[in-house]
Amino acid sequence: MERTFIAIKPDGVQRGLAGEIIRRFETKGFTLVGLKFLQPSRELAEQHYAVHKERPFFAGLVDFITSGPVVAMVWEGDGVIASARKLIGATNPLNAEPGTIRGDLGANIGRNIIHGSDAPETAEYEIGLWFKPEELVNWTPTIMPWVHE
Ligand code: DAT
Ligand code: MG
Repeated sequence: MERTFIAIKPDGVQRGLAGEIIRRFETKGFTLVGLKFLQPSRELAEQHYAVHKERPFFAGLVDFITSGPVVAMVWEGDGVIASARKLIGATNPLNAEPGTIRGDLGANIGRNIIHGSDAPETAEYEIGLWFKPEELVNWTPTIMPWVHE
């Protein structure tokens, strides 16, 4: 079963949006298999955003993501990687469609509330970076036959 890494960034936590965001993934029908609350180290943030290290916004991005606690999660489900990106919406909340998390809740590219892996390879890398294997729970919700045929 496919898994993706999702993080509620410090702005989402500070604004009290964690419950709202988790609710959207739950009600969609995805399964939470890992969750932790932590203030990321610079090293973790730099590894997480390594693909962007040459970009002009990299230093500010690392400052921001390490500036307070984040909710780090792994969600599971059929097609969850691409579907989560759709639930999240476009990178710039000003361009994100209403109905998406960024479209409904955000107003600035530097404060876009949430991170989601963008492909199977990045999901695997990010899950391994943020979680030990034993921190992930293998389980099947009892409602699954009503969510998925
Ligand atoms: P996403 O988070 O949608 O996967 P990304 O991987 O391209 O977007 O960029 C990572 C984060 O970097 C993004 O969530 C916000 C920040 N960012 C991206 N482009 C930026 C820009 N042009 N100016 C400022 N911050 C930017
Ligand atoms: Mg990205």
